[in-house]
Amino acid sequence: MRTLHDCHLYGIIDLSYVEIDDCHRIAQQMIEGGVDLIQLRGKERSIDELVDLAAELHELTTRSSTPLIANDYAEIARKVPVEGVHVGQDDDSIEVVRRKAGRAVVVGKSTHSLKQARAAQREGADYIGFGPIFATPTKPDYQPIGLKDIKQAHLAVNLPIFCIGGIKIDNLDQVIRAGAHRVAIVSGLLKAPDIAGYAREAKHLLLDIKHQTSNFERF
Ligand code: 3NM
Repeated sequence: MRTLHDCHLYGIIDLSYVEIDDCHRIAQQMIEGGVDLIQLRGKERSIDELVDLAAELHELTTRSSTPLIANDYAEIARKVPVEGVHVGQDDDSIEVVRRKAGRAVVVGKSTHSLKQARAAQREGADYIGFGPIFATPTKPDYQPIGLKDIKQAHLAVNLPIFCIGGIKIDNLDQVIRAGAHRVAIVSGLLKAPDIAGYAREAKHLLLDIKHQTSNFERF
């Protein structure tokens, strides 16, 4: 299985954008385009529905060593061999997630400030999301934090950091120049007419910068 260290492009399959029946094709497209890590996010769905879909997707993701992360519910990790669970500030603590999962899983946490980023590291997160960088319809109630803290976050936290929120091909270069090594993209990927092509382009930009900065990168 690919380690977090080797993950730069995080694709999130959000069921508010796509039909359940289309998820298999979308995951396939993401993998084909070089998405390194996939999350299943279904805020309006029952845990049972998410468990069934996660089980189906996991058969696919595992073939390409792509970690599959369940959003919000550690219960999913108890029933399906997904590689991880992602939680937000108002969800279960990381300790509770690990206990509920009942086995070793990757645990990621959403953070929206430098303070929350440091706290997530202290709490034992394996990676963090950092954002929303830009305003986004996917999380409309959150105030964007902009580009200014990205470099600082990489100094403050010794974990893989996925910048998130309103990131598209058109602004990815700006995000990378502001210090990002990793990003998570939801609507940009899901609405792309060619998901694999979109992912390929994003990955290319991310890896390009990685080569330029690899001597300095700790993660
Ligand atoms: N978490 P899009 S922003 C799911 O800041 C999510 O923690 C965020 O969607 C955070 O790529 C976000 O469509 C939405 O803007 C990202």
